[in-house]
Amino acid sequence: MAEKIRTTCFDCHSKCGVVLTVEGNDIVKVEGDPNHPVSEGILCTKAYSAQEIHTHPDRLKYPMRRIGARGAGQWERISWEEALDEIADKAKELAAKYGPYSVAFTVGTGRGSNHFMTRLLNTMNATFVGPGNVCLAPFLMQTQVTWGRQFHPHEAGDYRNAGCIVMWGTNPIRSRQYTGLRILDGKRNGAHIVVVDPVYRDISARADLWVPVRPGTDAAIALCMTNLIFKNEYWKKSPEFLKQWTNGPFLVDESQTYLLRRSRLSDNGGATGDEGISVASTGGLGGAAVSTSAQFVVWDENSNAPAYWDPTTESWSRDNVSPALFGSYEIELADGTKGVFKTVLQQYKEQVEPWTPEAVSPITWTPVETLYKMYDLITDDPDGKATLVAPYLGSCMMTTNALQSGRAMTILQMLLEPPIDEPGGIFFNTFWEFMSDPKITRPDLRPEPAHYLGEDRYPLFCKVGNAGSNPGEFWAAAARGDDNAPRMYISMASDATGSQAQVKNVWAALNNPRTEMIVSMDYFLNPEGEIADIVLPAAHWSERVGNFDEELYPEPCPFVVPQIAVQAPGEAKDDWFFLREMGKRFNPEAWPWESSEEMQLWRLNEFHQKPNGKDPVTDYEQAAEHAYYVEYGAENRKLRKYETGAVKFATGSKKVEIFSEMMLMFGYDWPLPTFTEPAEGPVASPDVYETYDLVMTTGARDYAFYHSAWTNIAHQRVLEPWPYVEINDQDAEARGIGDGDWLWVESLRGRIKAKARVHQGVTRGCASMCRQNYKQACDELGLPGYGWDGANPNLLVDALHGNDPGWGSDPMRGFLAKVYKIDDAEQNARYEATRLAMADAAQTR
Ligand SMILES: Nc1nc2c(c(=O)[nH]1)N[C@H]1C(S)=C(S)[C@@H](COP(=O)(O)OP(=O)(O)OC[C@H]3O[C@@H](n4cnc5c(=O)[nH]c(N)nc54)[C@H](O)[C@@H]3O)O[C@H]1N2
Ligand SMILES: Nc1nc2c(c(=O)[nH]1)N[C@H]1C(S)=C(S)[C@@H](COP(=O)(O)OP(=O)(O)OC[C@H]3O[C@@H](n4cnc5c(=O)[nH]c(N)nc54)[C@H](O)[C@@H]3O)O[C@H]1N2
Ligand code: SF4
Ligand SMILES: [Mo]
Repeated sequence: MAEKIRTTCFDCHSKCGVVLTVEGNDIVKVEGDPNHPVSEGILCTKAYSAQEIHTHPDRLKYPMRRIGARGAGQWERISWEEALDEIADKAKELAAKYGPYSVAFTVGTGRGSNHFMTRLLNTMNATFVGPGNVCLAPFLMQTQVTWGRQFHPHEAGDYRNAGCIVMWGTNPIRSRQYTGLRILDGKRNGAHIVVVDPVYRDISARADLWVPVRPGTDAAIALCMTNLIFKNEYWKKSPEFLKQWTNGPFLVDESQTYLLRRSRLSDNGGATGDEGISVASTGGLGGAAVSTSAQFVVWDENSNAPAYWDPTTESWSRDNVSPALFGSYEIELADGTKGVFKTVLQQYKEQVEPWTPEAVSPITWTPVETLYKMYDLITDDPDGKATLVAPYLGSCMMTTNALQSGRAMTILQMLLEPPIDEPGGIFFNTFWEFMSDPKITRPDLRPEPAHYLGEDRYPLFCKVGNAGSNPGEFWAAAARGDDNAPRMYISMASDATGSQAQVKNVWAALNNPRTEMIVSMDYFLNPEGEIADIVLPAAHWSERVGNFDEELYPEPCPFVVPQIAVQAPGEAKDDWFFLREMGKRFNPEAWPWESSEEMQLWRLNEFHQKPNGKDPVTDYEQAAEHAYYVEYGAENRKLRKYETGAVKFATGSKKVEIFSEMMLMFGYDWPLPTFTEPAEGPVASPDVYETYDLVMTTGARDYAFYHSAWTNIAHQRVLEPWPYVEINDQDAEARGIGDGDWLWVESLRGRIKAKARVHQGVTRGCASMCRQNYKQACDELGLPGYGWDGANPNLLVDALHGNDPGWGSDPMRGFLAKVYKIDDAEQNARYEATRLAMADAAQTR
């Protein structure tokens, strides 16, 4: 008899609500759940593959142990108990012998288990490496540095009520489906849409303006827009937020890199001068406690005299202060001399003056008139509605200039004056507070704060962000076999052989003879699994609860309780089972739960019910029936929380910091946003550009795939059967390349295969490859797989040079490559001659 079961798709982070119709153990129908508060009944193509994935013949069904040589494909079936004991024993043995560096989790984007996984890392005192240097966290960190709060742009913007939406290097039509749909609703409601992207894609076709850009140079456009805003005094629309809630009016000292302190003035009020900013990681991903005892100086227009802001008391030195936003002011210093000091905004205004459209166009390869048009659209507010800037992966996460680009966009957003923490503008994302709450991640379980490889080079990432080891440094050390590199790798819901830059180092590390154990938990054997010692079968979303601990939803931000629809094949288990059972083997008290249902209810009660004074929910079936708990959104949402003090701007100054001394402390040379050329590019490395003559960007999302997953699923693979590289039609013609030709795509690091996709929508001189690496074959369609290295764009990407200075983002978007036909004998010979030397260099650099 058919039964309808309500659950949640987790084939991407959108987590759409699904109703599955089930007969026996088969899924016979997949429908969107119209009652889901966010996805509202919409699903994408991936959800409809649920039955194909559920019954796929290649699904891993039982825990298996390697019996032959590494990678020889010989396995024996073992029980979960045996597998878990063996993994725990090995981890304990290695940690005792070599210390906590020796056991590493390789973490992917996270498939609903990030925060319990952090708890396990803390429980085991293990180390980890993942894509945090390029995904999400660089954005969070620059919003943390600037706002003292973390924002996720896809969730923060009230797009349906916007006047203009700038999709800046993001394409939520593909990447965050419901956000894409909300943006299209915004358009229907009259919003202008501007898309900044080197490639004209689906979202551009719906836009009022496509702004082509050379990959990696977006900050120059942001500085250009900022310049035009200052020049046209657009900020005057409503300066109150800037005056009262940002450090825009603070005075800057002579160095131009530090803010003026009251202690230096004749009117020093007894301030001591010991007034740096102190920053301490709070132990969770991206969390940092920032404080200072300094008093900062503004020019008060009401009294025509300096006034002081004290962050410790969060108050002005007198009532009724109206700080000047622009200008220079003469002030008497303690030594009797006088100094003239600019406001932060005055300094920024002067700094961006050279960034005119005429100056920026040759840098970004954007036509001058397009830049002016962009300015017109972002400052034309139909019906007084706000302009929302949504920057993401493409524009400010994966370049030499990632955090400064992000800050330029964040501050631009502020100058465009959207309503803050209220409808029609930007909502504070409440979920961050309970997502990375120490109650779930438990940093206290670690005997001492974790140490990560690359700490010295990337302090903001490793120490402040607590975001793990820098991947480039980590994999290079592991490939070389350094003493402090791991001997054991545990990979759950991640595939480092596809996701990490300079991926040859990943492969070399895993295959290094000193690697004693590799564990892989996945639905299918992935390339890492193929060389693993123990392989564990994972349950798909239709087969599990225990998921979705990343709330990460936009308004109204529900907490979701899914149901199991069908039984997983064989002994496949949900990821929370693995985390829990592993945790128990190290510290049973920290892992008191007996099932994933219990874990889910604990989370519901601890973070949603109890804080709201509601009775705990104890019956899982009842909770699953209820399905969606909206405790912080919709009519429960409290607005403008910063005005009541319920939410703080947790920067040193307790103001939004347009001028950031914290940036200076952690690897950046300037407290205001700046532009840096991509380290490998036509300007920074003209010698390389002579041979590698295209500016490459990698990793744009495709509808059909989630990262490297699903090239084996016929429903998905049929949409994009072959690896492809997009190039401009004139560039193709100049190279004698036709649409559909098989090409080598080559960089200084290596080369891969892809079919040419030739069109006018690629910025001339640029090329783009999507994220999926076609690692798995699709037998049903008779389409090949290319393993870890055949069509993997990360073979092309550098991880050791040209990273963002303090955060260490890899330059995945914006490096040099060339393309040529696979039968081009001359190019092939040249490649072969240098291939081995390049491979060696890549590993040892
Ligand atoms: N060049 C380039 N590289 C990039 C990017 C880019 O834009 N350009 N993007 C980067 C970003 S932002 C990210 S987040 C990373 C992502 O990188 P990863 O998260 O490592 O992505 P995948 O390669 O899909 O690896 C995930 C593996 O887990 C399996 N899997 C899927 N769901 C589950 C599950 O629920 N449980 C278990 N146990 N297994 C599951 C899949 O089958 C797959 O083999 O890639 C990064 N790499
Ligand atoms: N279907 C699907 N959805 C996904 C994922 C997936 O693999 N598949 N991955 C998920 C993850 S982990 C993440 S982090 C998000 C990412 O989400 P998004 O940031 O929205 O997605 P991307 O497609 O990676 O990048 C958006 C656009 O950036 C453009 N771009 C490339 N280089 C540049 C540049 O230098 N400047 C500018 N301005 N644009 C550039 C690309 O052409 C692309 O169209 O997607 C998530 N959603
Ligand atoms: S894969 Fe599609 S249906 Fe599933 S959560 Fe993502 S957008 Fe929604
Ligand atoms: Mo990501």
